[in-house]
Amino acid sequence: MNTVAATKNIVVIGLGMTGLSVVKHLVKKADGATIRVIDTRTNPPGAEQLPANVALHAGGWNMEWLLTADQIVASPGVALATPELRAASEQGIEIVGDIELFARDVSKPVIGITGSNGKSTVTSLVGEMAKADGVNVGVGGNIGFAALDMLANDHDLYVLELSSFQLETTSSLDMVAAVFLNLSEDHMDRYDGMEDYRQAKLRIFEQTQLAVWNHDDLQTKAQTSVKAISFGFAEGDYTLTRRDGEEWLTANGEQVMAVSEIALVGRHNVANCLAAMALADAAGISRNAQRAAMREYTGLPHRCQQVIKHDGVLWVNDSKATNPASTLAALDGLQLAGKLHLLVGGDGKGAEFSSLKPVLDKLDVALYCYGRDGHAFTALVAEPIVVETMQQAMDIAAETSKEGDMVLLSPACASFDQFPNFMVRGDTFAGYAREITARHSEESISG
Ligand code: UMA
Ligand code: ADP
Repeated sequence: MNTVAATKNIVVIGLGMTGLSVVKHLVKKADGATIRVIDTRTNPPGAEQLPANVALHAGGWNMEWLLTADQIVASPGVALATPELRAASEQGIEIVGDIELFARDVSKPVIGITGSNGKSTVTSLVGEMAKADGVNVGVGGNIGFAALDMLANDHDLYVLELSSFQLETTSSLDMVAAVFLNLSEDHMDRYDGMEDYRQAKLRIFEQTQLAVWNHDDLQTKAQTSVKAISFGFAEGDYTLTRRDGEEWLTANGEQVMAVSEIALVGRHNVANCLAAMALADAAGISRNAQRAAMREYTGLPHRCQQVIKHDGVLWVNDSKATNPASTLAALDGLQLAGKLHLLVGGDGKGAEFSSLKPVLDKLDVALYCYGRDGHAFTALVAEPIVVETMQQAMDIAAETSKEGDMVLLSPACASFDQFPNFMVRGDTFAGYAREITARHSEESISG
């Protein structure tokens, strides 16, 4: 179905990863249409990659372009509540996102994954399960690979990570199964409270043949007539049972694999495995392939990733912890011989961090508060260490840490105040950890 062909005047908002993928798609699909791009940033990334016949307006809005458009394709980083987009919507101009364009073009089964935390882990794990079963699978979306860029490769199955922002502009994605993993505070700078955020995520269930929800988080429960199943530690179609004194991943009563065999680390990843199995079953991926992937897959970088152990001090990069619940997941069950040096701060996105206090109270912790919203953490411990940058925190941690300690970057905030994205933040942490530990070795040799 070529649903963009009849559209004459298309305006793409945003020239990030999404905007560029949209332009490429439209150039191929929207024969004869005029394609124009607006980006409010003065120097948007990717301008040099635009085809010559696609005009760009950068550094602000162009209301003339916007209000004469037949269709607007908005990037997820731009809120629909922006007055300019509201004005266009009030004039009856259709506003869609890249996932809606993907939905209108895709002809193979799609699995969708949303939630506040665990999306990328579950998305990639389901992808690994499909690969282990010999399926030509495309894995993309919010995970960092634009959905439309996958279509060119003509996969037989698509596994899509979907953010609440993407779901807001999607209405006709027909999925074989979709999961809402969990809900916790995030993006409060974009939503009018938690219920508003939850409703954006629940849109995923309006577009699926099977809704998978989390029995341990009732806020994820589908309120639709769609067939629904659940996963959860104590209850659910996909749950944990015991055998020979061990916990087992169990699917509809069938004991599939001992929890101890899962390669991913951490209790939250057991929940992620249950969710991934539910989705894989819905797509017909074999049990053996599911097991193989769960035994092999050790996870993505920047999620509780060990960087270096030096003089008995472990440095861990959890840069992808961009909200309080993900930092809580990193702290859950943490047992250390020594002290935890925890680095928090950055762009807090309007969140409130008091949920961390009961867990921090139980730990021997030095709390380093850095970045624009570092001050929002200072009440969590008696003696916070307040610094400007992550690197300054690392310098102090390197000086003061002792054998048995852990230096953990799990910032509970987005990175945008001081870094381009969480990957650069994590790479900077890892690189600098190696550098300062090497420097300390040299000093102790020469001293
Ligand atoms: N921006 C402007 N003006 C514009 C357009 C964008 O200021 O006119 C700003 C946005 O406010 C934002 C930044 O530019 O700060 C990037 O926005 P974008 O919409 O251009 O982003 P893309 O580069 O297209 O990346 C997006 C997702 N980013 C966001 O939703 C903010 C990426 O998820 C995703 O991987 C990519 O599409 C491919 O699908 C990243 C993310 O942070 C990882 N997602 C959020 C999250 O996971 O919490 C939702
Ligand atoms: P997302 O794509 O939703 O941001 P990721 O899989 O990239 O999720 O993980 C982001 C952060 O959340 C990491 O710090 C990770 O350790 C943590 N995390 C992963 N799964 C869960 C979960 N089910 N519950 C809570 N935190 C989680």
